[in-house]
Amino acid sequence: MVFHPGPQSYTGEDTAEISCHGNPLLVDTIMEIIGATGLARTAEKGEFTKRAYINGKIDLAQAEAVGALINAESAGGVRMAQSLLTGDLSRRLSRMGEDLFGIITGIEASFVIEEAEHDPDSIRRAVDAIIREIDSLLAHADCAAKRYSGIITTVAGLPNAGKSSIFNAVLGYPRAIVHHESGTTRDIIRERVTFSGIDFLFHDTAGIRETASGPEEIGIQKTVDILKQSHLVLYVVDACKGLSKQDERWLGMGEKTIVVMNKADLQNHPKYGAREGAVWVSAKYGHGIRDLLGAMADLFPMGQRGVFIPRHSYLLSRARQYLSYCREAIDERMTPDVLVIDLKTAHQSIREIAGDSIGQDVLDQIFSDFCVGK
Ligand SMILES: Nc1nc2c(ncn2[C@@H]2O[C@H](COP(=O)(O)OP(=O)(O)O)[C@@H](O)[C@H]2O)c(=O)[nH]1
Ligand SMILES: [Mg+2]
Repeated sequence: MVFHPGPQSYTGEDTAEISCHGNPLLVDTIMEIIGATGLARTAEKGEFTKRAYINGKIDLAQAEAVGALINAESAGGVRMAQSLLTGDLSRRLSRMGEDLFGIITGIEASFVIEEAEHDPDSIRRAVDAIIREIDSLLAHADCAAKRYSGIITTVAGLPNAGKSSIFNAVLGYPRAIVHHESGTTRDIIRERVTFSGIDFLFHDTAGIRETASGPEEIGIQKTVDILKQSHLVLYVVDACKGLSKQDERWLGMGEKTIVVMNKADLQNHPKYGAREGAVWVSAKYGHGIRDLLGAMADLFPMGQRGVFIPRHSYLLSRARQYLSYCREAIDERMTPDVLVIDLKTAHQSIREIAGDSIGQDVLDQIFSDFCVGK
């Protein structure tokens, strides 16, 4: 047994850690002995981290980082969570909160002290600096959230365009069946692929055509469902046939689309029928696959500071919104008391990220994602 005296322990309280062999029978026996004393109970989900937060060892954003670390499914996700856990973001937000508080108290001083002058220009400059800082934190927040969980990527297109061939070429081994007959792929095949430090959750799908029936029709319905959830669609077109009216119907179903002109090896004519930005490949011979991977990674740039937890980006956006109200109020020469209301709301939003005056329901929600023992 190891004793961790507070306040240096993880939770900040006195803690003892029992190490034993992992045989569940032994663990159960130890738990029974401890339970029989009547002095103990099992911890709730995330209770250790919750106590660390309540005892001021970490702030709420860091507690969420612990949760993100436990739930990370990719190396990229682990790095993002670790960076949040170091407290870099917390320190930046804390400085931002102090700056805002400084502006607020400055304005409030001008209400009561006659010599304290109300200077709209300097307030405007200070508010603009904070807005810029928030913008830099929010840049790519949406991409970062997707990178944390993995980018849902779907290979779609008409039958026989070469979707399964592209899926295999990206994976680097023949995972899906490739055949010259159309309608080969029916079930969705899912594989995780990592490159450029980004996790892509790749789906190979049934080719889309209107006249399908039976199992193929069910396959197409599944394709449509996954297309709607996709962050990225690789829309594959047979370059010999060019982009058709039918293709146009399906393009744009995912959030982002890359048009992939496949079978470039068969296409001797000038490159016709493609759209701007299309990537030309030959899945069969592996040509252009690198360019395709590059184009995919470029669509999901990494923010330097990587705010990736939705609660954080929501609160930052809210703070930004109130700061821009404040900017408008300054431009419209509103009285200082009006500015203070907006500034206080912005300040409050930023403080909430660290867990300041947060409701019990929000706390419960955050820790309910944790496992017991963390
Ligand atoms: N020449 C050539 N044939 C290809 C290429 N990619 C796929 N094919 C052929 O096109 C047919 C359909 O390929 P497949 O990947 O099963 O298409 P899917 O129905 O869209 O999944 C197969 O006979 C493949 O060998 C390519 O880049 N060049
Ligand atoms: Mg296929």
